[in-house]
Amino acid sequence: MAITRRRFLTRTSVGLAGGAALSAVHGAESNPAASNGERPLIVSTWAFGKPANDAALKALLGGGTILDAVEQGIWVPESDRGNSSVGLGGMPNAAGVVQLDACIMSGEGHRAGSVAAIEGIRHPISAARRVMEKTPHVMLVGEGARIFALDEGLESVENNTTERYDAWRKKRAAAKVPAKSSTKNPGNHDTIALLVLGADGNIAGGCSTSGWGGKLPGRVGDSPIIGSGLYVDNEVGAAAATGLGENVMRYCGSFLVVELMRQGLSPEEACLEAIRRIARKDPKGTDISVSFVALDKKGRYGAAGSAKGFQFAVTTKTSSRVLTAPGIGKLDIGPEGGNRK
Ligand code: SD4
Repeated sequence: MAITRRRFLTRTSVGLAGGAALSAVHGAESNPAASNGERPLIVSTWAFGKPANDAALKALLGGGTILDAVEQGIWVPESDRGNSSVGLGGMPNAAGVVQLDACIMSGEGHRAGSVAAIEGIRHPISAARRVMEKTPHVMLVGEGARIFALDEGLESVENNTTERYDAWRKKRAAAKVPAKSSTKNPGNHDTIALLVLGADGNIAGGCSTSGWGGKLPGRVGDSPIIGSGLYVDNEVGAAAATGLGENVMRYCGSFLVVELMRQGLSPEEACLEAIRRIARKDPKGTDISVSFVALDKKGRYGAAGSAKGFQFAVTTKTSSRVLTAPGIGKLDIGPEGGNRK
């Protein structure tokens, strides 16, 4: 299969040493529409990110900080019982218990906070923010995280409804997943990840999810792991992931996207290249269920998926839109091991 010029440039350039060389190669915009440089800029995963972005913008316009924007934006899907992959409506694990993961990161001061496998707390993103702001730690898990959140006055909720668990079991049965299997994913697991570039050039991000429906109790995905589900570097930009966390965590996916932007790639090219790199190494090739969103310090944004059709939301003061990202799908990803079926 003939290699396109753009793919040739991308593949050869990642082997070059030095950001200057990469910047020269990637000087051209892969998506000129994605670089109007408007601030503030808010980018999030999936179509359900749009109302979250709108709430984040409202927080900023009301005088809130970029961390307020991240937190209040993510409150929207966390409060939506109709969203079966985040917060109140989140899917249960194999024991019928909803365990939630979330994290937040501030480029200013390079601070982060995270909670994993937390139960019965309405807003895990707020628990993560409090870990960052009120403790000397970065991550709290399980019962310790829940007690900390309650001590902080965060709202507790009962989200282990038998209805939801039964509905999930039915769906799983329809998908012909064996009752005791936790390795087959019945789908429908989507993280809200939301990135904000503030008017002053500072960057923050957060994510929140119920993770893999039917996961083994105690399983933690990529979302609360700094560098995997989310990474923010005030000098460069930010990136976040959605999809099968196991295929992100092993590659420090969001960190990788940010480092590729540091080397000169646009946000979209960095997302694409990170997915190509994962797909080259992974035995499943492009069948890895991984998508990234990213923005950079210049106000450019982008996203990409291992499959085509990944939607993401982009909001500024002048527009709020849901866009479809490019996916590498069945593309030949090169002699290093790509194009596995
Ligand atoms: C996880 N990455 O726990 C999360 C779930 C997700 O789209 O984003 N699904 O693996």
